[in-house]
Amino acid sequence: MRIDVLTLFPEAFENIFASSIIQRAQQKHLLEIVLTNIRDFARDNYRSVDDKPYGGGPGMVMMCQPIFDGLEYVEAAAPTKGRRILLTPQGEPFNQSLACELAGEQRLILIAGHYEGFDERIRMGLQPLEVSIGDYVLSGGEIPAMVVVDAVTRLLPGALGDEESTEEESFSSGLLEYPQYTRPQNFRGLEVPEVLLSGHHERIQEWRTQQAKERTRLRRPDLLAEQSIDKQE
Ligand code: 4FV
Repeated sequence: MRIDVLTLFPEAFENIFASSIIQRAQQKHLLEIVLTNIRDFARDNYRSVDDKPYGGGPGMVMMCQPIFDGLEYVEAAAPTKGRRILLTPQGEPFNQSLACELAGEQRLILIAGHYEGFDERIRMGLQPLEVSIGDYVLSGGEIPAMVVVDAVTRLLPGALGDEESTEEESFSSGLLEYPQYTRPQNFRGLEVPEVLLSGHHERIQEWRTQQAKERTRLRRPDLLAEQSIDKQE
């Protein structure tokens, strides 16, 4: 998979992309990440990428030209047609099922913004998939882009080592994950549940399923509602 990121702060990605699963996926040639600076496509002497909003109001808006030119340059840099993704609080909620969908793509092109947001004609002209990582406002689209890259990369076949698995984790079954324990058996008086020490795999699996349902019912009843809706469909 190739992931292009159009951003004003390519340096912000270096550490994240040089660590753990994302770095290993690149070393295994499962993933190629290309960072492109939107400001490299600014045309005026001040290398402007933002300007005042028409109609007045606070803050600045990302201009069309540097983003259009940047995207067209990046798209021409490799034959595979990429899925254009705009990170914005106005986008569809990012979740595990969207991560799975995107992990099936050959190429993603992520556009990370700043300031008050994007000139509307960027949406109209580029028709990107708009994605939000949550109902809050960040100072930039860089962290949302990192979230998408991380969630997608670990779903790429071969990205996770054997000891790691996406099978039983939260949301893979539509439920929150069951409680996990490791050594020591007793920590400051807190014991590991007997069933997990029993070696009785069926009873352990029953307990884990029951715990996952209970935890989801208590913490995220919306997920259970979603599940029943999915079942009806
Ligand atoms: C955001 C989000 C987000 C808004 C203006 C960056 C900021 C500036 N992106 N999910 N939440 N973006 O807050 O994706 O462009």
